[in-house]
Amino acid sequence: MNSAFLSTFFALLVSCSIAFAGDTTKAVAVLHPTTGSNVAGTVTFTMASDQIKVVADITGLTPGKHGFHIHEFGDCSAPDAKSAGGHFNPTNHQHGAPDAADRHAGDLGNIEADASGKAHLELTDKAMKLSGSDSIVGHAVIVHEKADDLKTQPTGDAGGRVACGVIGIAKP
Ligand SMILES: [Cu+2]
Repeated sequence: MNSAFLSTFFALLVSCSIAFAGDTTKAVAVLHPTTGSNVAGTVTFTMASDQIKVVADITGLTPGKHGFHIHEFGDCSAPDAKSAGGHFNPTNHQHGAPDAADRHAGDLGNIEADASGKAHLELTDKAMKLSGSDSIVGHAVIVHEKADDLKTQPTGDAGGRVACGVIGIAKP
């Protein structure tokens, strides 16, 4: 190997590490109840190689399934959280299940509450990103009144919004 090749190689290495140094590796959303709801909780998003691990703990739900999505705007200011807009869908897909090829980036399916109204969810996801133009940071997590049927366009027929939280950058 000649020295010109080596110096080019190291210059590339340095520029790569600079490009990745600022990438977000963990994000968090603290969910607050909408008007008339008691639903609250925390959702974390952590990078694990090429996937995002999602961990959610939510309380105050009615027992059963509830639609669980990332919505377009990081704005929970409206009493019914409609200010968060529709599903986060930067790649213009149809609504679907989290494991479907055709789905919104924000389609996380359902969370299921037990008889005491508590839900715990852990999943890994390849469609969401924590960095770049399609990053979920700055958007919002919404929990719905009803189950997402994973097929009705574009909402999954999940009804009203019972909790909303803006996704922010967390300490790694
Ligand atoms: Cu939703």
